[in-house]
Order: sequence, then structure tokens, then C-alpha cells
Amino acid sequence: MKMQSRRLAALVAVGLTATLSMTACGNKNDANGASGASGGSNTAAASITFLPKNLGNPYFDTSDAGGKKAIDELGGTYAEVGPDTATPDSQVQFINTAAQQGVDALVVSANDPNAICSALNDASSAGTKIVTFDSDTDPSCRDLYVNQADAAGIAKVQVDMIAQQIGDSGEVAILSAAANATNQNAWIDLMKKDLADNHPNITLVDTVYGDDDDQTSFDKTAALLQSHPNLKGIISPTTVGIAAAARYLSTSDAKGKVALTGLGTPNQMREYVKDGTVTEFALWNPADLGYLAAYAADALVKGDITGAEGDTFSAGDLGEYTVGADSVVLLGDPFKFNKGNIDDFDF
Ligand code: RAM
Repeated sequence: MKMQSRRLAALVAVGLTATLSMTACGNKNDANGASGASGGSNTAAASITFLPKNLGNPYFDTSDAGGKKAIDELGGTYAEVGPDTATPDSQVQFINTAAQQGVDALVVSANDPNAICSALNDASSAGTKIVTFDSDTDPSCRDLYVNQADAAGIAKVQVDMIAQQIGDSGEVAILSAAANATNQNAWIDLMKKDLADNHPNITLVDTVYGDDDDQTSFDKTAALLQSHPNLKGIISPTTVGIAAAARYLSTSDAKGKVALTGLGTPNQMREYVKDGTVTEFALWNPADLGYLAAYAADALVKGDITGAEGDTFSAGDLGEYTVGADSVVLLGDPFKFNKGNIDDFDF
């Protein structure tokens, strides 16, 4: 079944802009006076390399497969490279290599907003277009950011779910990805604000980091339960974290007593929804995100867009997209998965 977000994406993309908090600096277009475009459409097939936070993460397997599908449709050359661990500067060597190889565009999910900036700027000077997706860098280090969903909306859906699952009262904790991850940190800031403003009886007692590593996330879950005996819920805004936490809870005394929600993939979470460990969680379609990022990268390479606000481009099956403020393209809304619909999805 085609995920509903595909349709939502097309509707929401037009005219909306992302609200990620990092708007202080200009993007490459501001810095270059919007001179990035070649001035006319260049039809040569583009080589586009995907660089996820880490390899071996099913979320990025799915997103990057979406990118490959788009690049195949465009007749370009797809590659995926990346580190095993989601640490701040582990992506630098891959950026340098891609630049040396002269790839036309890099599509990157950043482990840190600044640690990879100088490598990206070097690659850009060497002629590579830089697209961030999923997790942004500082806007000055890329041509375009393809954002999966509005950051405030991603924060709100998680707070709403945990509030509903714990009766809007009690202690909760966050199990995040890497401590510097741009995307998770933006969502966490907004979740804290939402909790403080709208849920006075919920107390956030801890935020811990599983580094998007399965075992670390599993161990951090055990430690959270031990240090907070009154914990009523865990929010894990990372597909790696929520799956590891669900696995831990599913065989522990806390199963069914400590609620768990956040952002997960249906295939990783299915058994935990069915066995009652998890009631509901959310995500967007990562394949659509990669697909959109690849089309955006191709449009930059061909000079059809520069990343300036108001630029429009066609993203294959997903339809027409418009670049918003700060060179951000927005995919759509998050989607909630539960027992009633989880079998409709396969990613
Ligand atoms: C993990 C990664 C990724 C994030 C998802 C929700 O796979 O941290 O960046 O977007 O979770």
C-alpha cells in the first residue's frame, strides 16, 4: 500500500516552509549571491552519492533505496558510502573522497551541524552540489536541506502520543541518537517547550544518548529504568533507539507499565506493537525522503534550481516541489502507526 504521506507530501510541500531553529546564518545561495546555477538546463546525467549518518541502519537503507530509485529514473549514477558509527566527524573522509572523485552531488544526513562543514565547503568549491537531508548542517554549508517534516510537528506528535499513553501525568525520559545530531536536538528542544507549555503534570527527568547504536541504546534503556523507578514513559526520537528500547522492554517487568513511543520504522516495531510493548509511534516515509532528496540534487546539478526560495522542481512520482525559506524543501507530515494499520506498511 502506498503510504498516505506520499499524498500528504504533495499537498503540504506547496507554500510551506520548515521551522527548524537554525536560521541564523544564510545558506550557500545567500553567500554566493544566488550564483550557483549554470544559467540553463544541463541535461547530462548526474552522479549522486548518498552519505547517511551511519551504515547498517534500516532507516537509511530505506531512504537511500528511495534515492537510488530516483537516480535510476533520472539515468544518473548512484552510490552510497558512510561510516559504521554515527560520530560527529566520521563522515569527513567520505566527503573528501567524493569531492576528489568529482561527484556531482552529495546527499548527506549530518551527525553534527558543524563538524563536517569545512569538508563540505571544500567539496562545494570543487564543484559538488551539497544537499542535506534528514539531519541538517548549518545552512551555510549546504545548497539545500530536504526536511522530512516540520520540526514542531515532529515534536508535537511525539509529545501527544506519550501524553495520551501515560494519562498526561508522570515522569518521562528521552532516549535520543548521537548527542550532536542536528535533527534530534531540534526536536528535543521543541518537545521540552511543548511539555512545559502544555503538559504541566509530565516531568522530563532525563535525556540519554544511544548514539544510533543498537547495543548502546539497549543498555541506556536498562539504565534509565534503573535510575528512575517511577518512570512512566520513554520517548525515543530515533528509529534505532526506539527499536532497541522496545526489545529491552518486551522481556522486562516494565513491559506494559512503561510506555514507549517516538519515531520508528514499521518493520522494526511490528512485533512490539503486536506483543503490547508499544501502542503507537510515528514516522514519515524514508523512501520518499531519499527519493525527493535525489531529485532535488539532480535539479541543482542541472542548474534547474539554485536553492533559492521560490525555486520549483519536479520530483518524479511525488510531483512538484517549491524551495522554501533558508533553502529548505519540506516532504510532508509525520504519520502514526499502531496495531490497526502497521501491517499495511513494509519498510
Ligand atoms: C534514526 C536517525 C535518523 C532519524 C530517524 C528518525 O534512523 O537518527 O536521523 O531521522 O532515526
